Amino acid sequence: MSGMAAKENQSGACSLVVEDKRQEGMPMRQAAIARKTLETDIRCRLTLEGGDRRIATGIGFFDHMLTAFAVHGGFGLDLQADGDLQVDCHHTIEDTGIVLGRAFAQALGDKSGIERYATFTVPMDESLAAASVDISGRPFLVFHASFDTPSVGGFDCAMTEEFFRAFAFAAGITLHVNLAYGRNDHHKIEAIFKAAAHAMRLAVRRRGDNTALSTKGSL
Ligand SMILES: [Mn+2]
Repeated sequence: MSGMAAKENQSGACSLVVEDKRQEGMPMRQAAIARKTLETDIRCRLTLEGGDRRIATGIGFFDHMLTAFAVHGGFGLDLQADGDLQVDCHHTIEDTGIVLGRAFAQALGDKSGIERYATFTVPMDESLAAASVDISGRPFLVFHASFDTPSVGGFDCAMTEEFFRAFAFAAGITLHVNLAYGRNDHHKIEAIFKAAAHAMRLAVRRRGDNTALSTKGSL
């Protein structure tokens, strides 16, 4: 059986937990990253095969987006960020992108045996967003989206691009984000995070042999 199951946690709140996607004989792909600077202190545990989610960045809308990313990507994610929110949200969001990107790079190792490419398009009400990824070892971000308001909650809309740039460069992936249309900035940003999550979910899938999908023989 696959898919998501609702689980009651101790506080009575409902959280989504992806059931175990382990393949027989295959190790779980996991990473643990801690990064501390004078601006942020971030700890992250990532499991590509799924698991519980526990996300706290101090920015409510960003927690909502990272939870959506983990749930829709089918990833286990424990991410705790303690940043200088008295300045603004910039350092916390950008540095979280760096840490999450590093976690993917570590979990994927030499990147052999994975699908490598994926594109996924997600509608959310009036908004439509697409994400294309190449887990290539060549960091690049193309980001085509604009927003109508400065912020959603404590999340500056301009930080969406900064987050995905930090993520793509730290992960060593090529990522293209294209927002086709939309009006509500909450919907636009959420569609982008969900599209990126599904694209990553598909791109990290194991192909069934352990070679690298590259004419060079390695990624
Ligand atoms: Mn939402």
